[in-house]
Amino acid sequence: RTVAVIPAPMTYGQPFMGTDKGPDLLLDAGINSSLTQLGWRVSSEPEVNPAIEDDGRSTPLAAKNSVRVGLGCKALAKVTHRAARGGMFPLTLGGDHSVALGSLAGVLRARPGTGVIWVDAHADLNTPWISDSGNMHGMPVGLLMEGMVPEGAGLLDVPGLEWLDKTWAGEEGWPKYTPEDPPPRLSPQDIVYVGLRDVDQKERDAIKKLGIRTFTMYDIDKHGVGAVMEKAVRHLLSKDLNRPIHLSYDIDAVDPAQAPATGTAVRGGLTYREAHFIAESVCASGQLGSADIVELNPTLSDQEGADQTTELGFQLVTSFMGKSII
Ligand code: DIR
Ligand code: MN
Ligand code: MN
Ligand code: MN
Repeated sequence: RTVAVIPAPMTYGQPFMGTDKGPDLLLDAGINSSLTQLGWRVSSEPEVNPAIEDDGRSTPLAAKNSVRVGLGCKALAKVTHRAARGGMFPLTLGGDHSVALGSLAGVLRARPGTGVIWVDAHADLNTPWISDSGNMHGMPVGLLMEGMVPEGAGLLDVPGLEWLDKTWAGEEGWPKYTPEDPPPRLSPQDIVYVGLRDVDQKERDAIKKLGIRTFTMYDIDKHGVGAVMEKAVRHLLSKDLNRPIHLSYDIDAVDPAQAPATGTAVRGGLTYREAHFIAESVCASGQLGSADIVELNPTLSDQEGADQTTELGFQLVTSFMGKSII
């Protein structure tokens, strides 16, 4: 099997510079050779350029840097789409979590039946219509989820996101939509959350209204990570045992003691072993077909914390890509 390693150094989805350093840190630590040792053929993709100029279009909606984020995600969607179509495993190295809008849109278009495991302290279910912060790293799930865009509004209203609207005219690498090839979207039953502990009120309302399956830190404390992951994987595979799974792993799911170098750290997170067990059990499902690792920001802690967080992200990738203890 071939893994397409895709550096996506996006930092405009949240207020701090520095998440753009993530891909190079993971690559310089030797992620490609570790993947090779695990038996993968590695296709090392060029960086998906984040330095897209803002074209000056603004919006009254709560969507900061929407052009830079949106067009960066479109470029990434083309790459993951092509990789997934070619039977490869698209592995996106973020970047802030807004990159998942691109990586997942590309994967969903190539493999519409994909189920998603979202490992995060946050639900990332905001939209420009409900976000308090306007930061687009809090929106990748919301923008792809059916039922989250208000009646009478559309993604055409968000500068940079036209390529996700059903009226999109099409271009090289991302053709126009047809009834057989509709815009990439998630249904509420196509995603499970693991590790939540900081969810905005409007996100909570949406989770309840849509009936999205959540496994919060409370559930992990109560039932243990083993039972939680068994239920999480079963929930996705009960619809179709053979569906591919996309894992989107936000490093801020892990406790700040283990992962200090990230932008929106929240206390009370996953332990080192819980974080690894989640990666290992998704791998053990046998259905993992694509993944993201995101939100590493080395500028937000001292050098020791940055090294520790990079090492953790690196090890989590090797765990979900097949490394086993024995
Ligand atoms: C918050 C924080 N819900 C927001 N989201 C974060 O800004 O939408 N996601 N930090 O990773
Ligand atoms: Mn670089
Ligand atoms: Mn996130
Ligand atoms: Mn998060």
